[in-house]
Amino acid sequence: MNDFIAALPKAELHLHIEGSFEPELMFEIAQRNQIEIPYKTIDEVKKAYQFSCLQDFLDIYYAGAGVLIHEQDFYDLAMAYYQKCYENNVIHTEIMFDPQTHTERGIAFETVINGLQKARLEAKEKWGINSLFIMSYLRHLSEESAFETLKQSLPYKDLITSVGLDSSEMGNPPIKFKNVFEASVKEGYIPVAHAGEEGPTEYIWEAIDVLKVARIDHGNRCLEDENLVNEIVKRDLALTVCPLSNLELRNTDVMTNHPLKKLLDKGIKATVNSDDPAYFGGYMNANFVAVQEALNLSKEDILTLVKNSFNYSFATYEQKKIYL
Ligand code: ES4
Ligand code: ZN
Repeated sequence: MNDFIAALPKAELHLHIEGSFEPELMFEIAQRNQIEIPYKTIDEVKKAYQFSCLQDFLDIYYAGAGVLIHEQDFYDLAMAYYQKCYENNVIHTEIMFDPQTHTERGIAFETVINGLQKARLEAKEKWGINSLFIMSYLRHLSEESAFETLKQSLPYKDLITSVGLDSSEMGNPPIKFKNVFEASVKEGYIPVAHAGEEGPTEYIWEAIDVLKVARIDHGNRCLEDENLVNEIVKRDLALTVCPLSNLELRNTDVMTNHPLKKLLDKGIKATVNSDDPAYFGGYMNANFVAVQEALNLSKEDILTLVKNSFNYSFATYEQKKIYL
């Protein structure tokens, strides 16, 4: 079964590039930029990566991203992820990046996007990997700050497919970003949002009714509201589910209780993704293997999940015909 999973060409729809920052590369970049980090050894890092909730993780994630300064750093970060895509047989990936994590520290938007774009072209050339970018607004910051980010993105609009919403969910409902999502859609960006990861079902309703998302990131908690499940099925909205993330952030107590199979059985188009693989213990194949073993998924289930990812990707119609 593990070989079957590894050999399948896959698509990834939920991946934070800052969350693919492996400790080894973090040490290397910290050293070359002469920035102190609070760990001396990989062992110390691994010990720090034990989270009790989303906020616990985010604090460490933002601290790690703080060593990224130059275009070369963003390029190195993305190339390391694309290398993992190649090793995991991921042939299409939709990469989220958080501009505000960097612009808030005085790094220019253009530094971030130029580094990522350079890596994207090289990964396409070297490994044939197709990818697109999702610019994610940080929901713990103001809508005004998201508007500023939208403005900064406009010269690079052709490089960005979609806008997302991430960071601390509780207390930062989707409706807070109603206006900036409307403006983003007017600019041609496809809206997605994290919802129902930790937050209640009301946040998922808002994401679909107010932000009018084309896909829901996580969305696990939709199972608490039967009307919501029916609505998600009716509107044909896919969920980007992240099994190892859910386990590490304790949104799932043990993998055998993970809701993935239930979501599929309800007719929801679920997909499997790695979210922040450097922090949660594995890339795409590891996520598939973990959830397959725990839920005893069949080869048919795996194929359904993989096909969902291609089908509900933002690849062009022509590209999807080639994939499927
Ligand atoms: C995230 Cl797992 C998760 N949830 C919300 N925001 C995020 N940013 C990076 N990873
Ligand atoms: Zn995420």
